[in-house]
Amino acid sequence: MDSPSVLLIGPYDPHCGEFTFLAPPLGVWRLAGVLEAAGVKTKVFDPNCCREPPQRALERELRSGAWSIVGVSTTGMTLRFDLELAHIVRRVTPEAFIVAGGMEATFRPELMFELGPFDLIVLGEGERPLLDLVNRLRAGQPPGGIVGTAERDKDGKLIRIPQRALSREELRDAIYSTPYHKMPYSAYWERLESAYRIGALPSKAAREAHLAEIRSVRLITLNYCPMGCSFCSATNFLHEAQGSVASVARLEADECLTMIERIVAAHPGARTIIFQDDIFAFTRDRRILPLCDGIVAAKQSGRIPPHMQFISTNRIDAMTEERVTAMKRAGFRVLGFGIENFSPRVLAEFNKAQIHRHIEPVLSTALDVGVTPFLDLILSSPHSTLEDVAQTLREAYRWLRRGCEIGMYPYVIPFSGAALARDPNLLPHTHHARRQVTGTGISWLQPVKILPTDPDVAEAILRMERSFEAMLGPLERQFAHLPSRLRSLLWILSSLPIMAEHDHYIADFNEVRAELYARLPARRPAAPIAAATA
Ligand code: B12
Ligand code: SF4
Repeated sequence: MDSPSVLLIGPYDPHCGEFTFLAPPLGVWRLAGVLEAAGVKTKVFDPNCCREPPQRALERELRSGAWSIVGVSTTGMTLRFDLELAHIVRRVTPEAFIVAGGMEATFRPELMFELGPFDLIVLGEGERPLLDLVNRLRAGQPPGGIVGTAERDKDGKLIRIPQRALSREELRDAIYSTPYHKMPYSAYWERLESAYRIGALPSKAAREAHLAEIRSVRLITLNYCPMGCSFCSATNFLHEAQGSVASVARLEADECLTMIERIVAAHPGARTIIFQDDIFAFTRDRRILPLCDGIVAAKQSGRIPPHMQFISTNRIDAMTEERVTAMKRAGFRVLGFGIENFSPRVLAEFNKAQIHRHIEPVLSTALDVGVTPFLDLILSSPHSTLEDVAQTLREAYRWLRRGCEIGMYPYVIPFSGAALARDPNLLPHTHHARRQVTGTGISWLQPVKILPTDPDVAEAILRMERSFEAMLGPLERQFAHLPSRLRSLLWILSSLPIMAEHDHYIADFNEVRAELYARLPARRPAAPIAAATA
């Protein structure tokens, strides 16, 4: 083979739109940049951004391109759809060498071979293994034994060949190679603007606020987060691929500025840069203050537009008044915090007990400084009591009213690779759903919920979920995109009668409903909102 060409397919979510894939898939774009820099013809196929059904668009791409290697990116949430595309690749181009990579492939290589038509699975970061594969095919060598892959021997037994994580310099070079100028951010913005019905918003201020939210570009400057939360899979991703504990690596302040300038040049319409790092500032962080000073200076000298804003996700125990103030000055308008729960007991179960004492002071400081905190919450853990759930609901409502944004999830989702998903004691409390791969006879049982082990708590959480969904459906049909704060108020509303039955008072029903109405895009829904108690 002279020069293999590579088609990379991003994770596919047919229900995408406002809530899921809001941006081009960073992982495969970074890989494409690295391969192209090495002289390999590479193209990204993004199934979430097609003008026609992605299955048809993919077939067309496969027939026109003569792709010798096709890479399929996988996540747990999208696996059944990713597999559907992989099977199309095998049917249309039986001779192509098909590789699976990404989160789910790394944690479940044996499942990939079982369900998909793959020749090879890449474990962890795809840069080195893909370059090695291309070089071998170029040289006419067999593709076996590549470091950072899993393959099957002739008896079908899985063989894993671990790879060490990218070093700081390798990571920097890979991030620098990301071809932002080719990434179709404006196509995503157009779709989101119509989903939010921006043109129909009543005031210029409201339109501007939404545009700042939508016209964003994502930048990742860190390889992984070492916090080790028990429900998180990302924290274990590089360890899984390396077979041992991987080192943390990230860009320095001046390298972040270089990337910001490149993004601005590639997408002059961008209003916000979202630092997509799992955590942006560490407790003993030496980057955050120089970076903020650098951004202020770059804005003053015209290297970065003065209106450019930033969003990042942060460790709450790494935030001080000095840091929050510096971030505000640099243009950070939203700071995300993985609070997860307000009960110290549940936080201990999530392996993040140390954050509890920082919640109140840091959120208050951020609000005082004029930065909006965005809190991610998980209402229940496997060992939650009803009092824990009540405490989180009450605190969530209090912080919402003080001006925080909140994203709420009812229970732990057992993502492959997370400590809780591996705990055999939780298996009896784990719900599975049968997943079907369209166009094939293939199906499997995927874990989807870890419910509280206390049956009363589990039942209350499931009833809240049903009530939430019953209220959400009609609202979504009537209004445009419902942002997280509205969905969180709906969660709180749906919990009130159920928690009241268990003698837990959360808030006044009419007051919560009034808060919800006040935040709806139009004044009142067609029919009054009522929480189902079934
Ligand atoms: C950015 C991000 C998003 C963004 C944008 C996604 C996008 N379009 O890029 C948004 C906000 C939209 C998003 C949404 C969601 N996300 Co998200 N997200 C992330 C995050 C923080 C970073 C992903 C990223 O860009 N990484 C950087 C790139 C460079 O790494 P990468 O994608 O892993 O790619 C590398 C390797 O995996 C590999 N690779 C990847 N693909 C391929 C393909 C081939 C062929 C090869 C060889 C290699 C390879 O090589 C790449 C380069 O080294 C991750 C956490 C994390 N640290 O990864 C969570 C994460 C992926 N998200 C997650 C979740 C749960 C969600 C949501 C469901 C959240 C929610 N509850 O609503 C939604 C829904 C997504 C969906 N429909 O499935 C989970 C997925 C868990 C799982 N095991 O499936 C993660 C892992 C966080 C976590 N642990 O909980 N997310
Ligand atoms: S802080 Fe976030 S990314 Fe880090 S381990 Fe916890 S959940 Fe995962």
